[in-house]
Amino acid sequence: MSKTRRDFIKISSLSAAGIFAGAKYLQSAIPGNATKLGEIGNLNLNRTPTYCEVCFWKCAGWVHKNEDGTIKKITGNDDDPNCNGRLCPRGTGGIGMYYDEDRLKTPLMRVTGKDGKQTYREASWDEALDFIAKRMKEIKEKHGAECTALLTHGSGGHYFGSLIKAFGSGNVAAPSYAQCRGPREVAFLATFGEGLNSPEPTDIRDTRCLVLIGSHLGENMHNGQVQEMSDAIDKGATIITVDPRFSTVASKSKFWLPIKPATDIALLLSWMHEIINNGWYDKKYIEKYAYGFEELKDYIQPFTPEWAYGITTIKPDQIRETAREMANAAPAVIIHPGRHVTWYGDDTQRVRAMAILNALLGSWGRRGGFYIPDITSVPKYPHPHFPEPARDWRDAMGGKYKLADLALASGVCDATIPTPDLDCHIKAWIVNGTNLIMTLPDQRKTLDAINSLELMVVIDTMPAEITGYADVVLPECTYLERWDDLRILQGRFPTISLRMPAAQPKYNSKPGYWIAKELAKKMGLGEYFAWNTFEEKLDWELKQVNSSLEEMKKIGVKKLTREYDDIYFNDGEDIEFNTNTGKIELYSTALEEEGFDPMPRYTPHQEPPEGFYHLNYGRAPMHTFSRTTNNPNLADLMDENVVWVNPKVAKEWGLENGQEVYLENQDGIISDFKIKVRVTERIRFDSVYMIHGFGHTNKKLTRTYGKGASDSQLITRVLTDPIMGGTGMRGNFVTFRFEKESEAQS
Ligand code: MGD
Ligand code: SF4
Repeated sequence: MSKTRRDFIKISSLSAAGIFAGAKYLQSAIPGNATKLGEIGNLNLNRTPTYCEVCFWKCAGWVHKNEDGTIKKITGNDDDPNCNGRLCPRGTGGIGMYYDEDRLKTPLMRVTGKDGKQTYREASWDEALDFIAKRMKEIKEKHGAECTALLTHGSGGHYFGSLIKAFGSGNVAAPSYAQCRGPREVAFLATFGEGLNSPEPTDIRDTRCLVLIGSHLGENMHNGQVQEMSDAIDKGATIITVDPRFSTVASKSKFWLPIKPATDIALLLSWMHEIINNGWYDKKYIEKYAYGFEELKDYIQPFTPEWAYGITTIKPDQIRETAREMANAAPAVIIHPGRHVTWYGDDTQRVRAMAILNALLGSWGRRGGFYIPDITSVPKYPHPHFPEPARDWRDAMGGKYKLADLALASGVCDATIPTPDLDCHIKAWIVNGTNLIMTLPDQRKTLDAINSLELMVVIDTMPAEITGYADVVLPECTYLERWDDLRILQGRFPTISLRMPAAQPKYNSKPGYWIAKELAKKMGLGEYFAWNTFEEKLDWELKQVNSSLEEMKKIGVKKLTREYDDIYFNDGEDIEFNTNTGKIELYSTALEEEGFDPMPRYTPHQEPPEGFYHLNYGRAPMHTFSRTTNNPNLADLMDENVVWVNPKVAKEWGLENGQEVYLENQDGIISDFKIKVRVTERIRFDSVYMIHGFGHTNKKLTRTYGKGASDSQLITRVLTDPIMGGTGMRGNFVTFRFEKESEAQS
């Protein structure tokens, strides 16, 4: 009898639990030629394996070296399904992170007040770590360990996560959830009983129709996905792009639907209307697997294409034609769930509508739709159980966001700002690899939270804006100079890959694992980091999955066998989904139980005031968030952002291409710096568009300081998703300003 999806879920969790329960805290044998902790061993290899840290697609590659041991170039690993041997422009430019002369060079301790001005003195590692350990212990005694938090993005989260959990806090949050993909995880969990994770299991290479709703693959360069999309286009797949902006992928699409911002749910409902009422849905699939079809059918009756036209500005015949196109391709069709989906606060419901549409077309678990991903569990080097924290950030939320399956970075921020009715506020943050000033919306709130802290430690490679507010700044070496935990990824096959140092850490920087272990020792938590060298830890873990450090140094990436045999559902197979009803829930019982709409509802959003435009933002293929704009190689490709303005709007304002303007938002916030105008038909008349991550205010980022404007600064109106607490950022409007008051007076 074949295993069901439910079996698979049980088996995966059982095997992981079994391994951990059986593993005692132990110290295993140390491999022969171990190196001193924090240093690296023999670097005679002319190419060393790595996986990229420039974005979180984590392509595996090789670092090639010059004869003198310096780094020459980075190339992709042919055996890696995430990149198939080809890195994207950012990945190739990762080398610039290593050579950037603006890097943090040594530990720094604050000299003056918390003013963002980066006034520090240099300190030794010993002094800086002693200070942190002492302050953390004081905070624990005064407030409890649960009043501390880790905000993190990237590999270091493993080590600092273990540190803070060992200390007694469960507050570990990454912006990649509540500021990015959280709503889609909750929406897919509510519908199919499973989230999507990364890389998302979209079977793009075999799809016949890919629908991209505000997800600009190609600009948002997630390598393997983009390669698959290009192959699918070559094989004749249809692309339907729904975007107020003519994005790069819109230019490759059979249909571009330039939707009015904030109205996507209306379009999705009318597509359901067409697909159900014309009988284009997958009847057998829905009958066997779905719950709530009749309710959905009744519910969508008012949502005709004519109704949607009035809201979305997309013509009814285009809605009908695109619905037909999807149905013709089904089940090899993907309504792509997107990645950064925190837009208007009704985001879980919007992605729910996308999930339902996928279900109606029968694409979940089907070739060319969504495949069934497999992930392997690699046992972790043993450590004692973490203590149970007394409370966490949720206690400050008044019972909200119960459906959030991960911690919210914005929730930690909220729980840090004192209120009269809460006895434990968060008093200390460890911030690793996340530039919160440019990452969390509403900078005033982030600064309020920071000003309420008794301690903030920032671990970064660069003097990012966030380092300006830290009490202690710890310089991490770049990913090219360090060991890191194994990359363990889901996919058509699960894979593991190795990152090893290709060069000694520059300056006085150190790897994250070293910083965490040294801090742990000073905080009396050394037993949680019981390995002597990182190589020893990796080798122990690799041996649990029949590999070894020696093997991985040679191959870099290893495919493991699937735990669950089938990559797609078999025809007519019995499947129990991990939802309350055991079915794909078109009608969500989980959302209903929590008092939310069980089926997605369209609610109108605020229109821009007179003379203002929707602030739309996105990505460029050569940059990732704010982390790459100072990178010399990538700044060469793009060193500032521009604001896209429709010709009609440009005419009204008398704007010309290349003219520099300030942007001012609906709350009177004016961009710190001017931004150049690009007049283009590629954006609707009610919106402007800019690339996220520019407009840096820290002068120590010499290459990127003052270049372009920051979308983050202008995002002060946050539309919070009531279901999971995601911070919707697209409800802001901007207008143009030619000078600031201070300039007018001078
Ligand atoms: P960055 O701004 O790039 O992104 O949020 P973040 O991950 O905070 O900041 C990353 C920081 O990590 C930089 O300071 C960089 O120097 C540092 N860093 C890089 N490599 C390393 C390393 O190896 N070790 C350490 N310790 N530090 C390192 C991203 C988040 O932002 C996400 S996931 C999304 S999807 C959202 N996108 C988004 C948006 O599009 N617009 C706006 N306005 N806000 C957004 N916020 C969210
Ligand atoms: Fe690196 Fe590009 Fe892959 Fe992201 S997509 S991990 S930046 S090579």
